This record gives sequence, structure tokens and C-alpha cells, in this order.
Amino acid sequence: MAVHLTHWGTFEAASDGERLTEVRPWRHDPEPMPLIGNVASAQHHPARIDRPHVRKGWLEHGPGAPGRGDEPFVPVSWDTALDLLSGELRRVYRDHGAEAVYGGSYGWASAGRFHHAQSQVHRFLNCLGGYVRHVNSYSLGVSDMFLSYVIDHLWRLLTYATSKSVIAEHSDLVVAFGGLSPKNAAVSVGGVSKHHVRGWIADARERGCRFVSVTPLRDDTPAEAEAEWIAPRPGTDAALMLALAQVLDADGLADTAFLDRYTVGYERFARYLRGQAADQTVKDPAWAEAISGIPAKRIRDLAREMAGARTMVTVSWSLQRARHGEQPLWLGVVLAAMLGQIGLPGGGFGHGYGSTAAVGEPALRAGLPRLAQGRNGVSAFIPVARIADMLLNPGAEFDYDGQRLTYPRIRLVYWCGGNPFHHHQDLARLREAFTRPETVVVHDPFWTATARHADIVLPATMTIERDDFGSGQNDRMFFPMPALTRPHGEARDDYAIFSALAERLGVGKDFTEGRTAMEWLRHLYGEWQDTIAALGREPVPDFGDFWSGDGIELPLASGDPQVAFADFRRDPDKHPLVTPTGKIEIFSGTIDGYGYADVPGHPVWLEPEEWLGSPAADRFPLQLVANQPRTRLHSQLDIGDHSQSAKVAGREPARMHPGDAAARGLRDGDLVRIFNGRGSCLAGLSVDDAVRPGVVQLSTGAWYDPDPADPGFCRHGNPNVLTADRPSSSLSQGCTGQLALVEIEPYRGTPPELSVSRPPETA
Ligand code: PGD
Repeated sequence: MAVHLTHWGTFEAASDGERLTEVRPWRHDPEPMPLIGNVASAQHHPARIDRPHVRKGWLEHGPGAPGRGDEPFVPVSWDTALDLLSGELRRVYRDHGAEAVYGGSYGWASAGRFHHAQSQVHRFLNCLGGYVRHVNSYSLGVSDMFLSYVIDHLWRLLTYATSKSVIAEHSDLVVAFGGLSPKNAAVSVGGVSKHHVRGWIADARERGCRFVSVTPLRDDTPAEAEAEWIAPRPGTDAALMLALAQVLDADGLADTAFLDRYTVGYERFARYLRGQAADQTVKDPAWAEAISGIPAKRIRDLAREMAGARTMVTVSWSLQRARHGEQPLWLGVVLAAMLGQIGLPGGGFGHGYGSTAAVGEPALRAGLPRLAQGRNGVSAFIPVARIADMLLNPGAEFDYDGQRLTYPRIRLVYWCGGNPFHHHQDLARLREAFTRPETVVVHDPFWTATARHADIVLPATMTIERDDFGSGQNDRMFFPMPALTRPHGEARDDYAIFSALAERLGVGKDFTEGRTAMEWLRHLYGEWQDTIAALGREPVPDFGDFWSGDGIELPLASGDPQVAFADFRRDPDKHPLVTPTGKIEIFSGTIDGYGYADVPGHPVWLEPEEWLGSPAADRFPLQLVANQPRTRLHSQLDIGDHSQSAKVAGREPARMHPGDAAARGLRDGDLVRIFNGRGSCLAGLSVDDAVRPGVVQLSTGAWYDPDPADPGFCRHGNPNVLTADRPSSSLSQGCTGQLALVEIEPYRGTPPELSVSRPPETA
């Protein structure tokens, strides 16, 4: 049995060289994930891409030929595909320059540090002169650029978060806005060795720590927490948090000594709470009750309890994946500052204890081997979720982070390791945007919707088919990942594909530096070994021993318990924050100076366009929560056994409260149509009182299966036909896919057949 790593966990497997014959969780994982069941069942699925393909119209009429997404594909040999693609890259770079190529290519791809698809595509395109890149992520579009105005760089906040073991030992109260989702906390970019999703919560609970889970879904926090469930109207957390702050302020419970020493701008914010700002409204619990639906008394009591206990305020990543996502995040920081516990064990502010396995794991002493990506000769970029805007509006101006930027004119899109027809919002609009470039190239192991919307499709290997090594963020284990089977069909590693293209384009040596993939592994490992030695750390084994072993344990940055901002608390002058003032900014003069109406200088309540209190709710009275799925990661391996086992009526399950179902004459297991003004999809209904009334939960990741006559109708249940392609704000331009207004009705026709589980038509 060999050990192997995925973003959702580590497993041991046996193989006959062609397929995995046995898969079981890594023996040291205390809480293994059933998602590993998707890997073996997906490997030779009919939806796997077995050889290179070119869209018929593109092959016959060349770049720019219409029909993308609707036409059959022509299987071609590797030589033909590589000749065609290198010719097209030569044309675009020669005639239009590197700024005509979008290589942002967002996506999680797979575990494994060398074959990381985005690193490969970026390095390759840099050898050709560069590409238009993306900044930030769909996960953390707001946090990525906003938090450093207020408290700290996102990466530092996540890497050096107070450890979960410290919370278990010291916190009296954990108030989790957005919950502590057990499914998300089991996943981390690059991998997870030992899952600690429930153990730390059970330990904290046993010691007497109380959990409050503020979310529309009861199971957003594990049962071990025995959490009090507070379920505000989705998207109204900022109002609830303002009222908590107002009680602290009005009752004299705010820690003024902390605010004076460690923060700026409290007085300005407090005037807004007290009704002394332009809107002349006191943000008291009665005001918040009318918005959030949470009784005023409950809000008042919670504020007082928070002030009387060692309290950790944590905000999930999902809360910022919404319109005005800055506000709940900023208010989480402000509440923690008012409680005066930032920098103390078990108190303060956290971001995403339930959003990824990495948050709350102690930081490592040194980084890991990584493939250099070279220099990008293009300065133009987009915030990642503005992809459709960019393709539809070349030359248009847009706001971002205090700057006025211009969308470039893109002629060639190169996607490797991501699935925009999974991750982007308003998929009908994205489909329209994807008609604009002259050529779209996709590498993927599977016929995802993105591959089906490409012109040149190249089959990539899965991790189990190639040699690599890997580790997750803040994860203690670094594993060798030798290939377990041969590649499926004619699939090749992304590295092999780019090496062959680079050779044809005259930059072979620049890209490969003369190394095979295995030589790269040895080389990168050797560089890493030298870095560790130069740092004077204890030596790591030689490559040969590492490669034949079962993984090595990495040293931690410190033997002391990890407490976020402990240094800053101890000496704010010696350890200032990265913010312009070096302190926590409750009022930001910089943000205020940008003059954005949708992000003023201190946190506020701003009504989103789509919430249960907005006029749009008259037509679409249910709030869709499009969260992360439980049985797969994003859209990955949706055709795998474990993901398929959760489908209802052959479609993605949608959950709603029994009262809402009864009011519409719907029953558990029904095939339903979910719709709004942007689109519609089918889903299988699951009636569940773990869902707040007025809410429908439909996770992301069901492979988009558009009706050929209507791309806004997904036959499978992808919620992104319903979500709006609307940015979080002018400041961050992040993804807002988490929430949308919808209505549900029974589906009465003959259920249409799904096409995503078989390959597209070939000519
Ligand atoms: P994945 O399904 O992980 O989704 O979006 P992302 O695009 O990352 O896509 C990875 C793709 O890479 C898959 O198609 C997989 O087959 C392919 N792949 C895997 N390994 C390899 C490889 O080695 N080589 C190549 N070439 N391809 C490979 C995720 C994004 O979705 C994220 S991170 C978030 S947080 C967002 N969340 C939401 C949300 O909460 N709500 C909505 N409505 N929408 C969202 N979208 C975002």
C-alpha cells in the first residue's frame, strides 16, 4: 500500500498498475473523510478525457469560428494538437502581444507541489512573454485585499491564527458567525494529513466552553459543539453585529483601555452606533431585530455574555463571499477589539476556523519546495471574479482597491487546473463571455463544462498517475506521491504538455531547464534541503530516503502555544500591524479617501440587492445559500461514487425547511425547479429542519448541464445559473456567489436526461 495525498485527505492504496484495487484512509488520520471514495471510481469514468480533442468549427474554420460550447469535438493525435496549439500561440503573441492572453486560469487543481497546474501554466506563459493574470481568489476575494487595511495580511492572519488547541484550553465562549463547518474544515489547499475537525471542539465543550453558531444552517457547526443556533436572515450578520457592538458601547462594556492603545477611529464608529451620524439611527437590538429576525433580547444577552467571558469571535470565509462582504469581516474585528481580548489565549478574532483545515493549525518553521514561475512581462490584471466582465467589455474601466483600471482585450484564454463553469456566477452570462475570445484552451482530466466550452482540449493526468510530492498549508506532514497507476488513455502530465509546446515554440530550455519531471522533484527537494540547512534547522532526509518512505514530519515554527497578535498586544510600538497606522483600524482614513459609496470609512449596514427584506423578495421569496458541497471538493470528481451517492432524483440535492416545502406542496425526494430572473435549474428536494425557514441550500459543484436551447437552465443542479455576477464592492470586486433570491416549484415534465456523465459528441 502506498500513501497518497488529496486536498481532502490522505489515503493508502494498492493498484494493479491500471487502476486502484484498494483504497483506505491513512492509518494515522483520526477523522478520515469519505471523499476519498471519489478518486478510484472517477479514474476511468466515461467522462474522463482520453485523448486530445479540437472543436469541429475551430478545426475547420480557424480561430474565432462561432459555435463554442455547442459543437462536436474531433479527436486528434498529440502531434496534431500540439502543432495546432503552438501555431495559434505563435500567432496571438506575434500579432497581438502577451496582453491578449488570459492565463489567470484560476482553480484548485490537485494536490502535489510540482505538478500544480497553475504554477505550470504560469511558468509556461511567462516563457512566451507573460499573460494577463488574476489577483485574489473566489474563496477570499474580499479578505485577500481588505484585511490589511484593518488588521493584518490575510496570509498571516490565517497562518498565525490562535491554535485550535489553545481555544480548546482557554475560550469560554466561541461566537462563530457563519458557523464552524465540518465539511469545509476537512479540506485544505495541498492536502490534510490528520483531520482535527471535531476533536478540538469536543475538547473545548468538555471543558465547558459554549459555542454559538450564527448561520442559516444548523449543521454548519458539528454536533460535538452542542451549539446554540442563532439563524438570522442570510446576509444580515452585519446588522446583528452592529447591535452587539451598540450594546457593548451603551452598557459601558467596551474595553476603552484596549481601544485607546491598540485601535484608531472608535469614536467615529461609535457615533454611528449611537445614532449621531447622518442616518440618525441608533443601531440597537430592536433595529437589528427588524433586519435580522433575531429577537432584541437575545442580541442584548449575547453581547453581555461576550463581555463577561473569554470570547473568540470568528467569521467564516462564506460571509465575505457576498455583497458588501467587507462589513461582517470588519465588524468581527471591531467586536473583538471592543471586548479587548485580541492577543490573549482563547480570545480575540479568527477568520475561518470552519473554512479550511489549515486555520488554527500551528505554523511551520520553513516553507516547502516550489517551482519558480518566472517573470510576467504583462502588468494588466483583473480581480479574479471579473472574468466575464473582462471578456465582455474590453477597454472598459473599473474600480479596484483605490485604483481605476482598464480591461484588456483578450484573444486567447488558457485554462489549466480550474473550472470557471463551476466557480463563476451567472453561468449564462459567462457562456456569452466565452464566445468572445478567438481561442480557448483547456487542460483537464475530465470533460468538465469548461472543457466543453473550449476549442483545444488536452487530457491531463490525475495525481495517482504521476510522480509528485505534497503537503497542505500548516500541515505537519510532507509526503512523497509516487504514481500509483499508468495514465488513463493518452493523458499526459501538464508539465509534459507544456514541455512539448515550449520545445515547438523555441523556449524548451527556458521552461524545462533540461530536467525531466523526476529530475525536477530531486532538484526542488535539494534546494529545499539546502534552505533548511542554511537556516540552521535540523537536517531533513536525503531525497532517496524521502521518496521511498511514508512521509516526513515537519518542524513547527515555535514550541509555544500559538496566540494571534500576542506580540502586538505585548508591545504595539515594537510590533505594529501592517495597517497605515500600525493599529487596528475601526475607521480607515485610506478607505474613506477612496470615496466608494459601497465601502465607507467604518463598518456599516448596507442593504444588499437580494435579501429577504428587499423588494426582489416579493417575486423570489426564498434565499438560496450556495455553499460548499459535502460529498466532493467544489466540482471535482462529481462523477465519483461518493458524490453520486448523495444525489436525489438523479440531481443535486436542495434542502429546505418542512414548512416552506409544505407551503409549496413539495415532498422529500421530489424533483424541483429552482428559478429566478437569471436562470433556473433542476434539483432533488431534501426536506430538513436543519435549514432556517425562508432558505434553500443548494451546494456548488454539480457539473453544469445546460439545456442546449437555454444555457440559463441547468438540468443537473448547478446553483451558479441562479447567482448574480455582481462584485462584493468597488474596493474588492470579489465573488458574491454565496447568496441569491429564488423561488421553487415542482418539476412536472418528463425529467430531461443528463449529458455531463458521458463525453461530448465527437465528429
Ligand atoms: P474545482 O472544481 O476545484 O473548482 O473553483 P475551482 O475552479 O477551483 O476545479 C478544479 C479543476 O481542476 C477541476 O476541473 C479538475 O478536474 C481540474 N484538475 C485537477 N487536477 C488537475 C491537474 O493536475 N491538471 C489539470 N490541468 N487540471 C486539473 C472553486 C471556487 O468556486 C472556490 S475556491 C470557491 S471558494 C467559490 N465558492 C463558491 C460559493 O461559495 N458559491 C458559489 N455560488 N460559487 C462558488 N464558486 C467558487
